[in-house]
Amino acid sequence: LLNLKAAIADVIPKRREELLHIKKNFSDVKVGDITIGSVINGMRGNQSMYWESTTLDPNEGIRFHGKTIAECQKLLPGAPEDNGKGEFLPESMLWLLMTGEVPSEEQVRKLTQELAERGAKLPPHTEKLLTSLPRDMHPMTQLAIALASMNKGSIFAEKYQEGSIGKMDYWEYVYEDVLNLIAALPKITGKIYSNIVNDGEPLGHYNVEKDWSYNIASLLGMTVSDSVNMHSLTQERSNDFVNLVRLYCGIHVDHEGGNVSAHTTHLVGSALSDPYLSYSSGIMGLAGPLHGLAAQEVVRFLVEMEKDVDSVENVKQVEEYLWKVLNSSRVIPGYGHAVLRKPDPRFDAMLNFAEKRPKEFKSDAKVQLMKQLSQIAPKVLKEHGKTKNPYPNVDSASGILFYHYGIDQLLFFTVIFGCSRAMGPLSQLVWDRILGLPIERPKSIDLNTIKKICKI
Ligand code: NMX
Ligand code: MLT
Repeated sequence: LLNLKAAIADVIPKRREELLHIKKNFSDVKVGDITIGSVINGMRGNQSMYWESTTLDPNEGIRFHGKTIAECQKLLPGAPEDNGKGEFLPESMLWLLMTGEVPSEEQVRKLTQELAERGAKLPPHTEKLLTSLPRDMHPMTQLAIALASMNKGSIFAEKYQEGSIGKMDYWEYVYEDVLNLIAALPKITGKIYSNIVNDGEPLGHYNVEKDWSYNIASLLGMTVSDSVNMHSLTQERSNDFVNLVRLYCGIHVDHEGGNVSAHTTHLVGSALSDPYLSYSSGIMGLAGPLHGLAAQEVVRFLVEMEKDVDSVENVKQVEEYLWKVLNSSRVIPGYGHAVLRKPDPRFDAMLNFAEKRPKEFKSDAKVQLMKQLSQIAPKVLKEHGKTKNPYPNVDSASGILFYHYGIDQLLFFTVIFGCSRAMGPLSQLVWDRILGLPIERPKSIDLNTIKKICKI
Protein backbone atom coordinates (compact mmCIF):
# COMPACT_ATOMS: atom_id res chain seq x y z
CA LEU A 1 0.00 0.00 0.00
CA LEU A 2 1.63 3.21 -1.13
CA ASN A 3 -0.82 5.61 0.45
CA LEU A 4 -0.47 6.37 4.17
CA LYS A 5 -4.20 6.63 4.80
CA ALA A 6 -4.79 3.26 3.15
CA ALA A 7 -1.94 1.74 5.19
CA ILE A 8 -3.53 3.03 8.40
CA ALA A 9 -6.96 1.74 7.36
CA ASP A 10 -5.36 -1.65 6.82
CA VAL A 11 -4.27 -2.00 10.46
CA ILE A 12 -7.37 -0.46 12.06
CA PRO A 13 -9.63 -3.55 12.42
CA LYS A 14 -7.01 -5.53 14.36
CA ARG A 15 -6.15 -2.63 16.68
CA ARG A 16 -9.76 -1.77 17.38
CA GLU A 17 -10.50 -5.40 18.18
CA GLU A 18 -7.50 -5.64 20.53
CA LEU A 19 -8.45 -2.54 22.49
CA LEU A 20 -12.09 -3.56 22.68
CA HIS A 21 -11.07 -6.96 24.03
CA ILE A 22 -8.92 -5.29 26.70
CA LYS A 23 -11.66 -2.82 27.58
CA LYS A 24 -14.27 -5.57 27.94
CA ASN A 25 -12.17 -8.05 29.88
CA PHE A 26 -9.45 -6.18 31.74
CA SER A 27 -10.82 -2.77 32.68
CA ASP A 28 -10.59 -3.58 36.41
CA VAL A 29 -6.93 -4.64 36.33
CA LYS A 30 -4.78 -2.29 38.43
CA VAL A 31 -1.92 -0.41 36.72
CA GLY A 32 -0.38 0.92 39.94
CA ASP A 33 -1.07 3.03 42.99
CA ILE A 34 -1.39 6.79 42.91
CA THR A 35 0.36 8.48 45.81
CA ILE A 36 -0.26 11.86 47.41
CA GLY A 37 3.27 12.74 46.25
CA SER A 38 2.19 12.22 42.66
CA VAL A 39 -1.01 14.26 43.11
CA ILE A 40 0.89 17.31 44.38
CA ASN A 41 4.02 16.82 42.29
CA GLY A 42 2.96 16.97 38.66
CA MET A 43 1.53 13.42 38.49
CA ARG A 44 5.06 11.95 38.30
CA GLY A 45 5.18 8.22 37.76
CA ASN A 46 1.42 8.03 37.37
CA GLN A 47 0.70 5.64 34.48
CA SER A 48 -2.68 6.86 33.38
CA MET A 49 -2.53 7.72 29.69
CA TYR A 50 -2.83 5.53 26.65
CA TRP A 51 -0.25 6.39 23.97
CA GLU A 52 0.25 4.44 20.76
CA SER A 53 3.58 5.08 19.24
CA THR A 54 6.34 6.08 21.65
CA THR A 55 7.48 5.07 25.13
CA LEU A 56 10.23 6.55 27.25
CA ASP A 57 12.62 4.39 29.21
CA PRO A 58 14.18 6.44 32.06
CA ASN A 59 17.62 4.99 31.33
CA GLU A 60 17.63 4.26 27.64
CA GLY A 61 15.47 7.08 26.32
CA ILE A 62 12.82 7.22 23.67
CA ARG A 63 11.58 4.31 21.52
CA PHE A 64 9.45 4.81 18.43
CA HIS A 65 7.19 1.76 18.15
CA GLY A 66 9.91 -0.06 20.07
CA LYS A 67 12.79 1.26 17.96
CA THR A 68 15.67 3.29 19.36
CA ILE A 69 17.07 6.35 17.58
CA ALA A 70 20.02 4.27 16.34
CA GLU A 71 17.65 1.64 14.93
CA CYS A 72 15.57 4.31 13.22
CA GLN A 73 18.76 5.76 11.74
CA LYS A 74 19.54 2.35 10.31
CA LEU A 75 16.08 1.44 9.08
CA LEU A 76 14.20 4.54 7.98
CA PRO A 77 14.62 5.84 4.42
CA GLY A 78 16.39 9.13 3.75
CA ALA A 79 16.26 11.48 0.76
CA PRO A 80 17.04 9.98 -2.68
CA GLU A 81 19.81 12.52 -3.40
CA ASP A 82 21.71 11.44 -0.25
CA ASN A 83 22.16 7.85 -1.48
CA GLY A 84 21.80 6.40 2.01
CA LYS A 85 24.45 8.75 3.46
CA GLY A 86 22.14 11.40 4.94
CA GLU A 87 19.70 11.42 7.84
CA PHE A 88 16.35 9.66 7.64
CA LEU A 89 13.40 11.79 6.56
CA PRO A 90 10.84 12.92 9.15
CA GLU A 91 8.26 11.64 6.65
CA SER A 92 9.65 8.12 7.26
CA MET A 93 9.18 8.66 10.97
CA LEU A 94 5.64 9.92 10.40
CA TRP A 95 4.82 6.70 8.55
CA LEU A 96 6.30 4.64 11.41
CA LEU A 97 4.37 6.61 14.03
CA MET A 98 1.07 6.33 12.19
CA THR A 99 1.24 2.67 11.13
CA GLY A 100 3.77 0.97 13.42
CA GLU A 101 5.60 -0.23 10.30
CA VAL A 102 8.95 0.80 8.79
CA PRO A 103 8.04 2.26 5.39
CA SER A 104 9.61 1.29 2.09
CA GLU A 105 11.47 3.85 -0.05
CA GLU A 106 8.50 4.00 -2.37
CA GLN A 107 6.00 4.63 0.43
CA VAL A 108 8.14 7.47 1.76
CA ARG A 109 8.56 9.05 -1.68
CA LYS A 110 4.78 9.10 -2.07
CA LEU A 111 4.26 10.62 1.37
CA THR A 112 6.92 13.25 0.70
CA GLN A 113 5.20 14.16 -2.54
CA GLU A 114 1.78 14.25 -0.90
CA LEU A 115 2.95 16.55 1.89
CA ALA A 116 4.79 18.81 -0.56
CA GLU A 117 1.63 19.18 -2.65
CA ARG A 118 -0.67 19.71 0.33
CA GLY A 119 1.69 22.38 1.72
CA ALA A 120 2.22 24.36 -1.46
CA LYS A 121 -0.32 27.03 -0.57
CA LEU A 122 -1.06 28.47 2.85
CA PRO A 123 -4.67 29.50 3.41
CA PRO A 124 -4.72 33.19 2.32
CA HIS A 125 -6.21 34.36 5.64
CA THR A 126 -3.37 32.65 7.55
CA GLU A 127 -0.76 34.23 5.29
CA LYS A 128 -2.40 37.63 5.73
CA LEU A 129 -2.68 37.19 9.47
CA LEU A 130 1.03 36.30 9.78
CA THR A 131 1.94 39.35 7.70
CA SER A 132 -0.08 41.55 10.02
CA LEU A 133 1.57 40.40 13.27
CA PRO A 134 4.04 42.67 15.07
CA ARG A 135 7.58 41.78 13.99
CA ASP A 136 8.63 41.52 17.63
CA MET A 137 5.81 39.18 18.66
CA HIS A 138 7.36 35.97 19.99
CA PRO A 139 7.73 33.45 17.14
CA MET A 140 5.97 30.74 19.16
CA THR A 141 2.96 33.04 19.62
CA GLN A 142 2.97 33.63 15.86
CA LEU A 143 3.04 29.87 15.30
CA ALA A 144 0.16 29.21 17.70
CA ILE A 145 -1.90 31.99 16.08
CA ALA A 146 -1.23 30.71 12.55
CA LEU A 147 -2.23 27.16 13.49
CA ALA A 148 -5.37 28.20 15.35
CA SER A 149 -6.39 30.34 12.35
CA MET A 150 -6.29 27.25 10.12
CA ASN A 151 -9.24 25.84 12.04
CA LYS A 152 -11.28 27.97 9.61
CA GLY A 153 -10.54 25.28 7.00
CA SER A 154 -10.87 22.23 9.25
CA ILE A 155 -12.55 19.41 7.37
CA PHE A 156 -13.26 17.56 10.61
CA ALA A 157 -14.89 20.62 12.25
CA GLU A 158 -17.03 21.20 9.17
CA LYS A 159 -18.22 17.58 8.92
CA TYR A 160 -18.89 17.46 12.65
CA GLN A 161 -20.98 20.64 12.47
CA GLU A 162 -22.95 19.19 9.56
CA GLY A 163 -23.67 16.14 11.69
CA SER A 164 -22.93 14.00 8.68
CA ILE A 165 -20.32 11.62 10.12
CA GLY A 166 -20.41 8.75 12.58
CA LYS A 167 -17.95 8.37 15.47
CA MET A 168 -16.06 5.51 13.83
CA ASP A 169 -15.40 7.68 10.77
CA TYR A 170 -14.10 10.77 12.63
CA TRP A 171 -10.52 9.66 12.11
CA GLU A 172 -10.70 10.00 8.34
CA TYR A 173 -11.38 13.75 8.57
CA VAL A 174 -9.01 14.26 11.49
CA TYR A 175 -6.37 12.55 9.32
CA GLU A 176 -6.98 15.03 6.47
CA ASP A 177 -6.58 17.98 8.84
CA VAL A 178 -3.46 16.44 10.39
CA LEU A 179 -1.73 15.96 7.04
CA ASN A 180 -2.72 19.46 5.92
CA LEU A 181 -1.40 20.93 9.17
CA ILE A 182 1.94 19.11 9.01
CA ALA A 183 2.28 20.02 5.32
CA ALA A 184 1.70 23.72 6.10
CA LEU A 185 4.52 23.93 8.66
CA PRO A 186 7.43 24.70 6.28
CA LYS A 187 5.61 27.72 4.87
CA ILE A 188 4.42 28.93 8.28
CA THR A 189 7.95 28.56 9.70
CA GLY A 190 9.51 30.37 6.74
CA LYS A 191 7.00 33.18 7.04
CA ILE A 192 7.62 33.61 10.77
CA TYR A 193 11.38 33.67 10.25
CA SER A 194 11.14 36.13 7.38
CA ASN A 195 8.89 38.31 9.57
CA ILE A 196 11.84 38.64 11.94
CA VAL A 197 14.73 38.99 9.53
CA ASN A 198 13.37 40.12 6.17
CA ASP A 199 10.27 42.20 6.91
CA GLY A 200 8.05 39.27 5.89
CA GLU A 201 9.56 38.93 2.39
CA PRO A 202 10.27 35.28 1.43
CA LEU A 203 13.82 34.03 1.95
CA GLY A 204 13.39 31.17 -0.46
CA HIS A 205 11.11 29.23 -2.79
CA TYR A 206 8.88 26.35 -1.85
CA ASN A 207 9.91 23.43 -4.02
CA VAL A 208 7.13 20.91 -4.55
CA GLU A 209 9.65 18.34 -5.84
CA LYS A 210 11.53 18.34 -2.55
CA ASP A 211 11.05 16.92 0.94
CA TRP A 212 9.48 18.62 3.94
CA SER A 213 12.79 19.41 5.73
CA TYR A 214 14.39 20.73 2.55
CA ASN A 215 11.52 23.19 2.23
CA ILE A 216 11.91 24.31 5.85
CA ALA A 217 15.61 24.92 5.12
CA SER A 218 14.86 26.72 1.85
CA LEU A 219 12.33 29.03 3.41
CA LEU A 220 14.82 29.86 6.17
CA GLY A 221 17.13 31.01 3.37
CA MET A 222 19.47 28.04 3.70
CA THR A 223 19.53 26.14 0.41
CA VAL A 224 21.71 27.06 -2.55
CA SER A 225 19.16 26.28 -5.25
CA ASP A 226 15.93 27.55 -3.73
CA SER A 227 16.84 30.28 -1.27
CA VAL A 228 17.75 33.92 -1.48
CA ASN A 229 20.82 32.42 0.23
CA MET A 230 21.73 35.33 2.39
CA HIS A 231 24.24 33.12 4.19
CA SER A 232 26.38 32.52 1.06
CA LEU A 233 26.40 28.81 1.67
CA THR A 234 28.40 26.32 -0.33
CA GLN A 235 26.49 23.33 -1.69
CA GLU A 236 28.11 21.08 0.92
CA ARG A 237 27.15 23.29 3.86
CA SER A 238 23.67 23.72 2.48
CA ASN A 239 23.28 19.91 2.22
CA ASP A 240 24.53 19.57 5.78
CA PHE A 241 22.04 22.14 7.01
CA VAL A 242 19.16 20.32 5.29
CA ASN A 243 20.32 17.12 6.98
CA LEU A 244 20.49 18.92 10.31
CA VAL A 245 16.81 19.86 9.88
CA ARG A 246 16.01 16.24 8.92
CA LEU A 247 17.81 14.87 11.96
CA TYR A 248 16.36 17.43 14.35
CA CYS A 249 12.82 17.02 13.04
CA GLY A 250 13.14 13.24 12.83
CA ILE A 251 13.96 12.78 16.52
CA HIS A 252 11.94 15.54 18.22
CA VAL A 253 8.59 14.16 17.00
CA ASP A 254 7.43 12.65 20.26
CA HIS A 255 8.50 11.76 23.78
CA GLU A 256 5.63 9.51 24.87
CA GLY A 257 2.30 11.03 25.88
CA GLY A 258 2.96 12.80 29.17
CA ASN A 259 5.17 15.68 28.00
CA VAL A 260 3.38 19.02 28.04
CA SER A 261 2.95 19.57 24.27
CA ALA A 262 1.82 16.02 23.52
CA HIS A 263 -0.43 15.78 26.56
CA THR A 264 -2.04 19.16 25.81
CA THR A 265 -2.73 18.23 22.18
CA HIS A 266 -4.29 14.96 23.28
CA LEU A 267 -6.35 16.60 26.05
CA VAL A 268 -7.73 19.40 23.88
CA GLY A 269 -8.39 16.92 21.07
CA SER A 270 -10.34 14.71 23.47
CA ALA A 271 -13.02 17.43 23.56
CA LEU A 272 -13.20 16.92 19.76
CA SER A 273 -11.54 20.26 19.11
CA ASP A 274 -10.06 19.89 15.63
CA PRO A 275 -6.34 19.17 15.05
CA TYR A 276 -5.51 22.86 14.38
CA LEU A 277 -6.92 23.99 17.73
CA SER A 278 -5.48 20.97 19.52
CA TYR A 279 -1.96 21.41 18.20
CA SER A 280 -2.06 25.19 18.58
CA SER A 281 -2.67 24.50 22.29
CA GLY A 282 0.21 22.01 22.28
CA ILE A 283 2.43 24.72 20.81
CA MET A 284 1.47 27.07 23.62
CA GLY A 285 2.71 24.42 26.05
CA LEU A 286 5.88 23.89 24.05
CA ALA A 287 6.48 27.64 24.41
CA GLY A 288 7.16 27.29 28.15
CA PRO A 289 10.81 27.61 29.33
CA LEU A 290 10.68 24.35 31.28
CA HIS A 291 9.58 22.55 28.08
CA GLY A 292 10.47 23.41 24.46
CA LEU A 293 11.46 27.02 25.04
CA ALA A 294 14.56 25.58 26.68
CA ALA A 295 15.81 25.20 23.07
CA GLN A 296 15.90 29.00 22.89
CA GLU A 297 17.09 29.45 26.45
CA VAL A 298 20.12 27.20 25.90
CA VAL A 299 21.33 29.28 22.95
CA ARG A 300 20.88 32.52 24.90
CA PHE A 301 22.72 30.93 27.81
CA LEU A 302 25.66 29.77 25.66
CA VAL A 303 25.92 33.12 23.86
CA GLU A 304 26.00 34.96 27.20
CA MET A 305 28.37 32.52 28.87
CA GLU A 306 30.82 32.63 26.02
CA LYS A 307 31.13 36.39 26.52
CA ASP A 308 31.85 35.84 30.22
CA VAL A 309 34.49 33.09 30.15
CA ASP A 310 38.02 33.59 28.79
CA SER A 311 38.12 30.22 27.10
CA VAL A 312 36.07 27.07 26.74
CA GLU A 313 38.91 25.18 28.41
CA ASN A 314 38.62 27.25 31.58
CA VAL A 315 36.65 24.72 33.63
CA LYS A 316 36.83 26.76 36.83
CA GLN A 317 35.26 29.80 35.19
CA VAL A 318 32.51 27.69 33.62
CA GLU A 319 31.76 26.12 37.00
CA GLU A 320 31.63 29.55 38.65
CA TYR A 321 29.24 30.74 35.96
CA LEU A 322 26.94 27.78 36.61
CA TRP A 323 26.99 28.35 40.37
CA LYS A 324 26.10 32.00 39.81
CA VAL A 325 23.01 30.86 37.86
CA LEU A 326 22.01 28.26 40.44
CA ASN A 327 22.53 30.64 43.35
CA SER A 328 20.19 33.14 41.75
CA SER A 329 17.42 30.48 41.77
CA ARG A 330 17.49 29.99 38.01
CA VAL A 331 17.66 26.64 36.27
CA ILE A 332 20.46 25.57 33.94
CA PRO A 333 18.57 25.27 30.67
CA GLY A 334 19.00 22.05 28.74
CA TYR A 335 19.65 19.97 31.86
CA GLY A 336 17.33 17.74 33.86
CA HIS A 337 14.24 15.77 32.95
CA ALA A 338 10.99 14.69 34.53
CA VAL A 339 11.35 11.04 33.45
CA LEU A 340 14.84 10.44 31.99
CA ARG A 341 17.60 9.55 34.44
CA LYS A 342 20.52 9.34 32.00
CA PRO A 343 21.86 11.66 29.24
CA ASP A 344 19.21 12.04 26.56
CA PRO A 345 20.05 9.93 23.48
CA ARG A 346 18.59 12.75 21.37
CA PHE A 347 21.30 15.01 22.79
CA ASP A 348 23.89 12.38 21.81
CA ALA A 349 22.47 12.22 18.27
CA MET A 350 22.70 16.01 17.86
CA LEU A 351 26.21 16.14 19.33
CA ASN A 352 27.21 13.31 17.04
CA PHE A 353 26.10 15.38 14.04
CA ALA A 354 28.71 17.99 15.05
CA GLU A 355 31.38 15.42 15.93
CA LYS A 356 31.09 13.90 12.46
CA ARG A 357 31.95 17.31 10.95
CA PRO A 358 35.08 18.47 12.82
CA LYS A 359 36.11 20.89 10.04
CA GLU A 360 32.80 22.66 10.45
CA PHE A 361 32.43 22.72 14.22
CA LYS A 362 35.86 22.40 15.88
CA SER A 363 36.54 26.12 15.68
CA ASP A 364 33.08 27.20 16.86
CA ALA A 365 33.62 28.24 20.47
CA LYS A 366 29.90 28.13 21.33
CA VAL A 367 29.51 24.59 20.01
CA GLN A 368 32.62 23.54 21.92
CA LEU A 369 31.21 25.21 25.02
CA MET A 370 28.00 23.20 24.60
CA LYS A 371 30.08 20.01 24.51
CA GLN A 372 32.27 21.07 27.43
CA LEU A 373 29.18 21.98 29.45
CA SER A 374 27.82 18.45 29.06
CA GLN A 375 30.85 17.29 31.07
CA ILE A 376 30.91 20.09 33.64
CA ALA A 377 27.24 20.80 34.38
CA PRO A 378 26.34 17.26 35.59
CA LYS A 379 29.09 17.50 38.22
CA VAL A 380 27.89 20.93 39.40
CA LEU A 381 24.23 19.87 39.41
CA LYS A 382 25.07 16.75 41.42
CA GLU A 383 26.88 18.89 43.97
CA HIS A 384 23.93 21.31 44.01
CA GLY A 385 21.93 18.24 44.95
CA LYS A 386 18.43 19.12 43.80
CA THR A 387 17.83 17.88 40.29
CA LYS A 388 17.02 14.19 39.91
CA ASN A 389 18.67 14.10 36.49
CA PRO A 390 21.84 16.21 36.17
CA TYR A 391 22.45 15.25 32.52
CA PRO A 392 21.87 17.11 29.24
CA ASN A 393 18.41 16.83 27.70
CA VAL A 394 17.33 17.22 24.08
CA ASP A 395 17.53 21.03 24.09
CA SER A 396 21.15 21.18 25.17
CA ALA A 397 22.73 20.74 21.76
CA SER A 398 20.16 21.56 19.13
CA GLY A 399 19.74 25.34 18.81
CA ILE A 400 23.44 26.10 18.86
CA LEU A 401 23.97 23.93 15.76
CA PHE A 402 21.37 25.98 13.89
CA TYR A 403 23.02 29.13 15.21
CA HIS A 404 26.32 27.92 13.83
CA TYR A 405 24.92 27.94 10.29
CA GLY A 406 23.58 31.49 10.67
CA ILE A 407 20.09 31.04 12.13
CA ASP A 408 20.88 33.56 14.81
CA GLN A 409 17.50 34.86 15.94
CA LEU A 410 17.60 33.96 19.59
CA LEU A 411 13.86 33.58 20.10
CA PHE A 412 13.27 31.43 17.02
CA PHE A 413 14.60 27.93 17.75
CA THR A 414 11.52 26.46 19.41
CA VAL A 415 9.51 27.01 16.20
CA ILE A 416 11.58 24.25 14.56
CA PHE A 417 10.85 22.05 17.59
CA GLY A 418 7.17 22.85 16.94
CA CYS A 419 7.48 21.61 13.33
CA SER A 420 8.82 18.28 14.47
CA ARG A 421 6.57 17.78 17.50
CA ALA A 422 3.48 18.01 15.28
CA MET A 423 4.16 14.49 14.00
CA GLY A 424 3.87 12.54 17.26
CA PRO A 425 0.90 14.10 19.06
CA LEU A 426 -1.05 14.49 15.81
CA SER A 427 -0.47 10.83 14.86
CA GLN A 428 -1.83 10.03 18.30
CA LEU A 429 -4.83 12.28 17.65
CA VAL A 430 -5.67 10.20 14.57
CA TRP A 431 -5.43 7.05 16.71
CA ASP A 432 -7.47 8.65 19.52
CA ARG A 433 -10.32 8.98 17.05
CA ILE A 434 -9.74 5.56 15.45
CA LEU A 435 -10.01 3.97 18.88
CA GLY A 436 -12.89 6.19 19.97
CA LEU A 437 -11.11 7.37 23.13
CA PRO A 438 -13.42 9.51 25.30
CA ILE A 439 -13.09 13.05 26.60
CA GLU A 440 -10.24 13.17 29.12
CA ARG A 441 -11.40 14.13 32.56
CA PRO A 442 -9.34 13.08 35.60
CA LYS A 443 -10.69 13.67 39.10
CA SER A 444 -9.01 16.33 41.20
CA ILE A 445 -8.98 16.41 44.99
CA ASP A 446 -8.88 19.33 47.45
CA LEU A 447 -6.76 19.85 50.56
CA ASN A 448 -9.45 18.57 52.93
CA THR A 449 -9.68 15.35 50.96
CA ILE A 450 -5.90 15.00 51.00
CA LYS A 451 -5.87 15.53 54.77
CA LYS A 452 -8.63 12.96 55.20
CA ILE A 453 -6.74 10.42 53.10
CA CYS A 454 -3.56 11.12 55.11
CA LYS A 455 -5.55 11.01 58.38
CA ILE A 456 -4.16 14.41 59.45
N1 NMX B 1 18.88 23.52 36.89
C1 NMX B 1 18.64 23.84 38.18
N2 NMX B 1 17.74 23.20 38.95
C2 NMX B 1 17.09 22.18 38.40
C3 NMX B 1 17.31 21.76 37.08
C4 NMX B 1 18.24 22.48 36.31
N3 NMX B 1 18.47 22.19 35.03
N4 NMX B 1 16.50 20.71 36.83
C5 NMX B 1 15.80 20.48 37.94
N5 NMX B 1 16.14 21.37 38.91
C6 NMX B 1 15.56 21.54 40.24
C7 NMX B 1 14.06 21.79 40.12
O1 NMX B 1 13.78 23.14 39.81
C8 NMX B 1 13.57 21.34 41.46
O2 NMX B 1 13.85 22.36 42.38
P1 NMX B 1 12.84 22.68 43.61
O3 NMX B 1 12.83 21.44 44.44
O4 NMX B 1 13.45 23.86 44.25
O5 NMX B 1 11.51 22.95 42.99
C9 NMX B 1 14.48 20.15 41.77
O6 NMX B 1 15.65 20.32 40.95
C10 NMX B 1 13.86 18.80 41.46
O7 NMX B 1 13.41 18.79 40.11
P2 NMX B 1 13.38 17.44 39.27
O8 NMX B 1 12.40 16.51 39.93
O9 NMX B 1 14.74 16.94 39.03
O10 NMX B 1 12.83 17.95 37.86
P3 NMX B 1 11.33 18.15 37.38
O11 NMX B 1 10.80 16.82 36.95
O12 NMX B 1 10.52 18.88 38.39
O13 NMX B 1 11.51 19.11 36.15
C11 NMX B 1 12.58 19.90 34.17
C12 NMX B 1 12.07 18.67 34.93
C13 NMX B 1 13.02 19.48 32.78
C14 NMX B 1 11.43 20.90 34.05
C15 NMX B 1 13.77 20.51 34.97
O14 NMX B 1 14.83 19.59 35.01
C16 NMX B 1 14.25 21.84 34.41
O15 NMX B 1 13.68 22.87 34.79
N6 NMX B 1 15.30 21.84 33.51
C17 NMX B 1 15.77 23.04 32.89
C18 NMX B 1 14.82 23.46 31.76
C19 NMX B 1 14.93 22.50 30.59
O16 NMX B 1 15.99 22.17 30.11
N7 NMX B 1 13.76 22.06 30.09
C20 NMX B 1 13.72 21.26 28.86
C21 NMX B 1 13.21 19.84 29.05
C22 NMX B 1 13.20 19.14 27.72
N8 NMX B 1 12.15 19.66 26.83
O17 NMX B 1 12.38 19.99 25.71
O18 NMX B 1 10.99 19.78 27.25
C1 MLT C 1 10.10 16.34 25.33
O1 MLT C 1 10.71 16.04 24.31
O2 MLT C 1 8.87 16.49 25.32
C2 MLT C 1 10.86 16.64 26.57
O3 MLT C 1 11.99 15.86 26.70
C3 MLT C 1 10.04 16.76 27.81
C4 MLT C 1 9.37 15.53 28.34
O4 MLT C 1 9.52 14.42 27.84
O5 MLT C 1 8.68 15.69 29.37
